[in-house]
Amino acid sequence: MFNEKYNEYLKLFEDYLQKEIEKINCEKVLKESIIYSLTTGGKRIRPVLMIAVNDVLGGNEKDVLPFALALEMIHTYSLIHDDLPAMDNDDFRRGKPSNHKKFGEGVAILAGDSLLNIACEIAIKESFKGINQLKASEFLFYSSGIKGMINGQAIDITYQNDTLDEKTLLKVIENKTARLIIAPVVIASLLNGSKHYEELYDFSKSLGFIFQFTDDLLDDKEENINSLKVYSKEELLKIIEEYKNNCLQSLTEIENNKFLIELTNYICKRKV
Ligand code: GRG
Repeated sequence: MFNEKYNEYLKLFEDYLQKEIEKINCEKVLKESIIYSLTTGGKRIRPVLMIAVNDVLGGNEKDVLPFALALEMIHTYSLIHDDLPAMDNDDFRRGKPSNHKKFGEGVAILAGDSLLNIACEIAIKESFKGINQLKASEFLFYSSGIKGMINGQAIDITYQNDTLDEKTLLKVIENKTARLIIAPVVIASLLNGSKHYEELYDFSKSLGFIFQFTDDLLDDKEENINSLKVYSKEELLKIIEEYKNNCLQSLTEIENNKFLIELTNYICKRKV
C-alpha cells in the first residue's frame, strides 16, 4: 500500500517533469547537462513529500506540482555544485559520473545556476496567482538560501576536522538538510491556507534530522561532517527513535496521516 501510494505520487511528478523538460530551450550541451542531473536516479523524496502533504490537506495537485519541480531543481543544483572539486570533489553521484565529470566544470556550474534560475522563474510565475503562492515562494528561497541550505554548506566546507561538537553538527544538519525537507511540507501547508502549519512544521523538522542521521549511517566519509563523529552508532539509533516519536506525535492531530506515518518509518529504516 505504501509503495503503491509512493509510486502514484512519483508518477504525478515524473509526468509533470517530462512535460516541463521539453520546454527547456538553450545550448545543447547545457540542456543535456541539466537533464542528466534532473533525471538520473534521484529518490524524489522532496516532491513526493510535497504532493503527499497536499493530498492529505485536500489540495489540488495542479497547485503543488510547479513548486515540487522548483524544489527538486534547487536540490539538484545543490548536488551538482556540491560535487565540484571546490566543494566535496566527488566523481560519482547516484552510481554515475557526477555532472562535472561528464560535462566539464564550466558547464556543470552553469547547469546548477540554470536550475536555480528556472526554479526562481517558476516561483515568480506562480506568485502572480495569489498570496498563498507568494508565501510558498518566499519560504522556498528562505529555506534554500543564506539562512538555510547555503549557510549549512558554508559551515560544512569551512569546518576544521578537530572542532566538531554537537551544537555545530545540529546547526549544519538543520540548515543543510532539514531546511529542504521542511520546505516541501510547509509549502504544501502554505498553498492550502497554512492548514496545520505548526504541526507540519514540527513534523518535517524532525523528519529532516532523521533524513540526515540515516544518511550518515549509510555514508560515513572520514573528511565530512557526520553524526557518527559526535555520537556512537547505538546513540544515533536511539536518537533516530526519539525524533521518530516527535514526528508521530506531531501528526496526531492530522486526519489521513497514514502515508506520512509510513513515510517516516521508511526514512528511519532506509537503505538508499
Ligand atoms: C552547494 C549550496 C550547496 C549546497 C549543497 C545538498 C547539499 C548542500 C550537499 C549534498 C551533500 C549532502 C549529503 C547533503 C545533505 C542532504 C542530503 C542527504 C542530500 C541527498 O539527498 P537525497 O538522498 O538525494 O534525497 P537523491 O539522490 O535521492 O536526490
